[in-house]
Amino acid sequence: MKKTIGLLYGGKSAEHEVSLSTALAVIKAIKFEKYEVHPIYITLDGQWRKGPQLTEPLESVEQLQFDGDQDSGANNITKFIINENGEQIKFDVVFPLLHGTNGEDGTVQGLLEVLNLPYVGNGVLASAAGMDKVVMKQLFEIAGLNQVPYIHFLRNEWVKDQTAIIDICEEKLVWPMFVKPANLGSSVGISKATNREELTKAIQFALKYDRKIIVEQGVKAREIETAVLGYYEPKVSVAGEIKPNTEFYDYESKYKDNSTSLIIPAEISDSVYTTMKDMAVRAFKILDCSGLVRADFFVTDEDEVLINEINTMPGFTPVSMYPLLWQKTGLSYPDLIDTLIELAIERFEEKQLLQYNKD
Ligand code: G1L
Repeated sequence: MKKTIGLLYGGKSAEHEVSLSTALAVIKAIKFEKYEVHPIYITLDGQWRKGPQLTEPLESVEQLQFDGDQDSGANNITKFIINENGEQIKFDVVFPLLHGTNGEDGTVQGLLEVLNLPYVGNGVLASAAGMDKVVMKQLFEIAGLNQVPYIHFLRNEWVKDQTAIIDICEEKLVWPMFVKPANLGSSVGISKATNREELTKAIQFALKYDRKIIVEQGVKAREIETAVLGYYEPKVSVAGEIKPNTEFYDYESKYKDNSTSLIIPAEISDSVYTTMKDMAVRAFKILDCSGLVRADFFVTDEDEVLINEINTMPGFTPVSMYPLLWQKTGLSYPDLIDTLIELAIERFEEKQLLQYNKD
């Protein structure tokens, strides 16, 4: 029996286009001899549109952007689990290939939990924690993971006493500093500051994107990443290096330019790689991750390894770091998709065994 796979993509998000190309990449690679694929497109304004069941790959993202029908009733989310005959589709697994409505993650995962549908990747807790840089760093701290010094504050504290906050930054951190909104997946709202004046501007800029701000100490280091895959005993891929050609890895270079090159495997010592693997697994576990995570590190000239962040919804086309790392480790993109589906089913079945009431 073929498994029924739902692909959820698009969404009311800045990463709408990225999500579309990711869905297309999965459709092109998924093994149609094993799976029936049901595409579900969420438009930029939030309408849910179920496409026809696919039995073979599609060619372009345009084919993924279905027209709305008259009776669609915008935002009728339950429609996506109902077929043409009004029967409920029994999805074996859903791929949530998108961020939550307003960039806050865990929301789509929460919907799938409520619908009691198995889904690929991280659950509500890991997805939400992974979207908040401050929460993530606090958890890393508890796990004893080495990371860059940082401070954080909320808008109201800034409004109350700007000087006090700048003073704390200067006291606790060394220039240059990087200012970031706490809650964004991509790199919007980020800037570098080398003095108090720039810091003030950078904070005002970041506050456009979030009410919670993080200021990190700059570190002169290489950016090395690993891919983690699994559940209770997650496996770690070979490492890859990101070589940015712009001053820092910003939104443009992340998604639009070809101004970064990926070097896989990264040229690092065995001991750096061993440390990184151990840190990646500890990060995966402290955030209660499942399925997959990309773990991003800084490695200094002195071979100090610091964890930067983990990404619970990494770039996922065949030319993205995460799938490329697994390919170099010996797991092809179609096989990676298989493994993620198996992991989703494993977690779902385990959950079904849990008791929810008292004896
Ligand atoms: F389903 C997976 F495998 F868990 C999964 C889900 C989402 C992998 C990668 C992603 N990534 C994205 O959805 C995105 C990078 C396109 C964000 Cl919009």
